[in-house]
Amino acid sequence: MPSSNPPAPSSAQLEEVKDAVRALLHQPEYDDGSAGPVLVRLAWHSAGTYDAASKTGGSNGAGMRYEKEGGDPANAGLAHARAFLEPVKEKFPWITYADLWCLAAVVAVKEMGGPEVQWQGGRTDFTDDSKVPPRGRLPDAAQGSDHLRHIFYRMGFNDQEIVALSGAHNLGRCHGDRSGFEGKWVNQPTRFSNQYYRLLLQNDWKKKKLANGLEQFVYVDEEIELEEGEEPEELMMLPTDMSLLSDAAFRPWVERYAKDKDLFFAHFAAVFGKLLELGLVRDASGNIVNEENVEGGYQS
Ligand code: DDH
Repeated sequence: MPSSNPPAPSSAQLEEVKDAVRALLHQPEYDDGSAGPVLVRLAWHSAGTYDAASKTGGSNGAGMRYEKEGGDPANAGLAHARAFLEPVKEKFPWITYADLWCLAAVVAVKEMGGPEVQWQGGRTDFTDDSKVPPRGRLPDAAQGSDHLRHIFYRMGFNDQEIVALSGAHNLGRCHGDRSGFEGKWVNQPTRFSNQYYRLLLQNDWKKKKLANGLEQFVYVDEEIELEEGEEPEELMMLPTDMSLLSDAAFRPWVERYAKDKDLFFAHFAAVFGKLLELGLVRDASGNIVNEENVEGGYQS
């Protein structure tokens, strides 16, 4: 490693960054009151470009800072997540964007009541867009299980891992002006739980065509207590979410995670940790050593 690279941060330094992320999660004016869900999506989209065959893409590089990746319609809305984190980057300039985006998601999952995800630093930021992966590597929500396998097998995941990763849709919502889909999957979208799987199985989901031509699945929760004058809220599922029910290999995992929250938390922690590491090759001390999509690294 060239000696001009920065020394690895101490755990006390990392704790300061985590505290700063915790402090910004509460955003009363934004969405459902939390930056957490969109931060989780930022980390997922930064890592989910990985292609195991060519060893390109992945969370290293923070390529979404460049139009080539940041302007991908699949990444619409993630500028909000990057903007939430900008003051943290300004306060702690030693952390790379690539590390900060992943760490922020790990903090957000935990703070929203989810499991502790193992995280290691050392990612570097690209200094131009030449190594940014091509667009089109992220999933298209209008499709089905063949597409899910095509996308997630490319990253090196199996069927169980696809279902566990999809449980992130316990969090957040769809925005008409971002993806074109509308609404949230669960009633409490800022609390990490296995509710998504339970709702998938329990409810009678009806296809609904939106004004923009997109189709999603909806259900009105009649049991939720409403204030006077409040309309019952519609919950939603994407076509890709529904394919977890209709696919014979995916469905048993939906059933297991619906019944066993601890199993889901353990599997989610493992698979989300794996997602954030895609494309990174580390030596015994944890330093990133592969050169293909990595520039620099910490001092070894
Ligand atoms: Fe997702 N996701 N996602 N997703 N996702 C959306 C929102 C969020 C798909 C499509 C969409 C994962 C997998 C898939 C989160 C986390 C994860 C939206 C709505 C669409 C569309 C965006 C918008 O309008 O703002 C599809 C398709 C897949 C798939 O094929 C499996 C995974 C693996 C994760 C993860 O984190 C592990 C989160 C969180 C959100 C909520 C964002 C927000 O702003 O709120």
